[in-house]
Amino acid sequence: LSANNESRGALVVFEGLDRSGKTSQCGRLVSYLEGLGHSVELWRFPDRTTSVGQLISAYLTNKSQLDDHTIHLLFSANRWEKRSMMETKLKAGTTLIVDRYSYSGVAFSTAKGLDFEWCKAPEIGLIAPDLVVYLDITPEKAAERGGYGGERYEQLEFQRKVSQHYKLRKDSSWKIVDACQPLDDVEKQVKEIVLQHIIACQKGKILSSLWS
Ligand code: FDM
Repeated sequence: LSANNESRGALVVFEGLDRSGKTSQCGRLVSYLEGLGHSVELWRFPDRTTSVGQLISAYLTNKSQLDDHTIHLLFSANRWEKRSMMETKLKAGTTLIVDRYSYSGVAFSTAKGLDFEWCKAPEIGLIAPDLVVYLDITPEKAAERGGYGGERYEQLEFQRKVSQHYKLRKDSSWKIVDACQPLDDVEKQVKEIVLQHIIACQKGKILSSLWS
């Protein structure tokens, strides 16, 4: 992506198992950043509001059946359809807090047995996150929190596999936060990490592409 020295927003992605607290932490973080006067938006993938997102939602709620490769590509397409908006917002100085991204795409599909390189390929060229906050919790602890809905992947055995596949994929952009701590402690750590990254982006850190 074009090198510029201008201040821009940060792309901050949250990843983790179901019930790891991503959605609560993203919400708290966005309120906090807004309170500090930052321009910030909360995004999530899958974005179920688009037409591709509706196909994904039907699959996740078991209203449709799709081949594993097909649903993988739909998840990826759902990110591609938001890519140019993402770039515009970041360059305009808006920080995006994103609940799940390409790492979910790869972790969930490889947990089903799909080939890693094949899974990564359609993600190439999407915008690389400046920071990935991984909310680390064991599948057993997450299951104890209850509230697994009835969606397709919300089963302990499958979450165990996803957890292993996530761990294989962590890279230098990841910060691992212990998500078994009380919510307030997690929140405090998340705020500190994220603020550092927002400042780096304001100082002109270059936007890059997946996968680096
Ligand atoms: N999921 C999510 C995938 O399998 N691939 C992806 O690319 C993404 C973004 O969809 F089980 C899975 C992860 C989760 C399900 O996510 C729906 P939410 O966060 O529960 O809506």
